[in-house]
Order: sequence, then C-alpha cells, then structure tokens
Amino acid sequence: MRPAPDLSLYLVTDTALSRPRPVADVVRAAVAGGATAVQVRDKDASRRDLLALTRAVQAAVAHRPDVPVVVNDAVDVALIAGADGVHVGQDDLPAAEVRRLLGADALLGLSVESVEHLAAALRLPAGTVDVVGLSPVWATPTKPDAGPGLGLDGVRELAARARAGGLRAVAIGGIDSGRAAAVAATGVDGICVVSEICTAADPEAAARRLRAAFDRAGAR
Ligand code: TZP
Ligand code: MG
Repeated sequence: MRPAPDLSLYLVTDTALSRPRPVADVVRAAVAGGATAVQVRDKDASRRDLLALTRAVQAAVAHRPDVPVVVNDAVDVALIAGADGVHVGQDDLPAAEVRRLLGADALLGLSVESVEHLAAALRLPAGTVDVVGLSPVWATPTKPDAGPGLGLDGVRELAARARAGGLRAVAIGGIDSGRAAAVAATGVDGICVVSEICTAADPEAAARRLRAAFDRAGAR
C-alpha cells in the first residue's frame, strides 16, 4: 500500500513569484507554517535547472519526511532526484505511462478541468492516479490559460465524484486565505496554493493562515 500523505495545504512553487528569495527558502518557511506537501513547478526552467531546484527543495524539507516533494511534468527529473511523485496535466505524458515509469509507491497527480477529464481518470486502472487536481477553482493571473473556473459548486461535484471513485482531490486556482475555508468546505482533501504563499512577505505566516482556514472548515 502506498502511504497517503496529508495534502491539506499543498504548496506549488513559482520561481519568479518567489524572487528575490530562493524557492527553497519559501518552501522551508511554508512547511514551518503548516504546508503539508510541495510541488516543484517551473515551466521556464531547463531540465538541468529543474533538477537542481528539486534537489534544493528536497534538502529544505529533508527534516520532514512526511512532506512529499512532487515534480510538475518532468518524470525524468523526478526519477533522477528520487522525488516522491509527479503531477501531470492533460497534455503531459499519459498517467498510465507515468505510473509505469514511477512504480507503485510514487504519488501521481493529474489535473482535471471538467467532468469529462475526471471520468477518463476514473476509467484508468485502480492505482494509476492517486489524486486529481481540480483546476482552476477561480481564474487566476498565476496561470492565465487555466480557464474561467469551476467555481465552488463545480469543485464540490468533482470532489464527490473523485472520492466515490476512490481518488483523492485537491483544488487549485485563485485560493487565498479569504477563500480557503469555502474551498475546504467543498470536501476536497486539500488546497493547492501558489501566489498567496510565494508572494507573501512572510510565507510562514501565509501558510499558517491558509492551514488554519482549511483545518477549521475542512476537518474530517
Ligand atoms: N494550475 C491551475 S491554476 C494554477 C495552476 C498551476 C495556478 C494557481 O495559482 P494561484 O496563485 O494559487 O492562483
Ligand atoms: Mg503539466
């Protein structure tokens, strides 16, 4: 059995939004504040730089083996770094192929933006995908091409379908501390956050606020 990590507050990194701070410093602070999982995401980085970034993030949370480090898209980088998992989108490598490469113990996430995407994920053999990222909850400047948003009702419906099919669900897009409780109340297993943490003057405090909002509303 794969361990089921706590995905309550899932930080997705952004190198540009973290500047001038190194991403690893933001990650360390966010985990101190209560982030429970980290995804290393940098669309502009070369594979070589993404590997270095992944290793820096792993080093920053080495004292917290309960906090998984997941790599966005790059299966090769995840394998080389010995990361805990990979997150892919609809246009990335197919989840079944990624699972085959990663083995049974890795955490595999898949972005879904519609009922159709989720239905396709649920048709995959059990154990292929662990968690779906419901995306986006709201339109967000962090990912301008992410679409108009599922809204809270959309997230609630998709989270229920995912859960009924044995998948965990996290939500991403436009989540800040003011909105975190409403998202938590939809029944998702976690909230994914980029800008609210990466642009915060105090990422530890930002993570603490988000985590408190999630725990209050989403406690299960
Ligand atoms: N996928 C869907 S929305 C998004 C990603 C990576 C960005 C979310 O960023 P923010 O700043 O938390 O809205
Ligand atoms: Mg992708």
